[in-house]
Amino acid sequence: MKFIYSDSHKLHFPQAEYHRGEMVTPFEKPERIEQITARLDEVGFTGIQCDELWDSEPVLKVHSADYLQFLKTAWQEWLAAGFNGDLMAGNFPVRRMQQRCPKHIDGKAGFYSSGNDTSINAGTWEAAQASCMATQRAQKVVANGDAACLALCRPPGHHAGKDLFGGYCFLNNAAVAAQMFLDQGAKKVAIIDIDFHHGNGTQDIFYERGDVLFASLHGQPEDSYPYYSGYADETGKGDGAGCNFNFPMPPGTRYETWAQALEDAIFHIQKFRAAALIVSLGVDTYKEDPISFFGLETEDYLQCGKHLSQLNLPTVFVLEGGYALDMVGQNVANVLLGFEGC
Ligand code: SP5
Ligand code: ZN
Repeated sequence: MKFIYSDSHKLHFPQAEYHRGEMVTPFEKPERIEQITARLDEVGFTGIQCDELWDSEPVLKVHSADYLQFLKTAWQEWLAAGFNGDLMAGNFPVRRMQQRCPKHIDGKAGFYSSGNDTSINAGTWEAAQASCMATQRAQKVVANGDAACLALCRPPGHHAGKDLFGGYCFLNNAAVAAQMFLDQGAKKVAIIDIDFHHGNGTQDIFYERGDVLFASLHGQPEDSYPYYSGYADETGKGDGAGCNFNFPMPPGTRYETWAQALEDAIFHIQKFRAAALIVSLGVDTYKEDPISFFGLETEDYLQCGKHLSQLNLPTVFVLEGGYALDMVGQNVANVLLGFEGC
């Protein structure tokens, strides 16, 4: 299997993250990609450096134009306002407040954000674009006949909504890949999100659409980020009614239980008759992940990949989370190895 990466991911390197009452080194750091590429090279996958120019066409079908404009100019506006250090949102238009975008960058940041875990620095926009272009390239590799391909995305994407950044995400790479299959003629596409966190951004984008099935396995919102979405009774709306499947699970969930949910999700995808599959591939379900609470083991990812291959669909894997640096490479590689039947 080929994997697509871009060295531009290094341009996004937030300095700090507010975590459990303290400022810490961000969990979503450049070394993640180095660890993963090292392991993928080791097991014989083929890395392709992606240098494609920005193409906003499929992106504008899943994100709003004003949001993309915000991402493009946010850092410059932050500097022009006289601020030092990374841009971080701190105020949000919550219940009963006005949903009107202010002029000041400090207000705009919160208007377009879902939390303070995601900072913007000088190279963030370029890195987010490169991450999205790696996805677009991977989608084309699959559209041109490869059974599967991995986009090594950094920053990740599944928490990015139509017009919201957060959860370390800016552009929803999985949504862009799904949109591309549709634009190329597929009638229906499925996205399965196996990152530990609920793919709230992806759900947001497709919630009222019937052409994309979204299924997510994640830590239950009662106990876990993103806290305010991911319940099982969120099933879609309008044209999208019945096309959204959430599988929230409690702290301590191990592979056996998790795999049951995976089987359920796969069953619904088969019934939906999707023409292609996008896998939002996070391995923060790993037992040693520093910000998550499931108990998956490294060998379990082989089984997981094998299950996914049973769908027998053209498949684009899109990297999301996974923060246990010493095992993230093996865990990601194992999903792909299992998928290929190794
Ligand atoms: C792509 C991805 O995996 N994004 C995850 C974003 C998680 N952001 C965490 C924000 C909440 C911080 N508090 C951590 C408490 C851990 N128990
Ligand atoms: Zn995650």
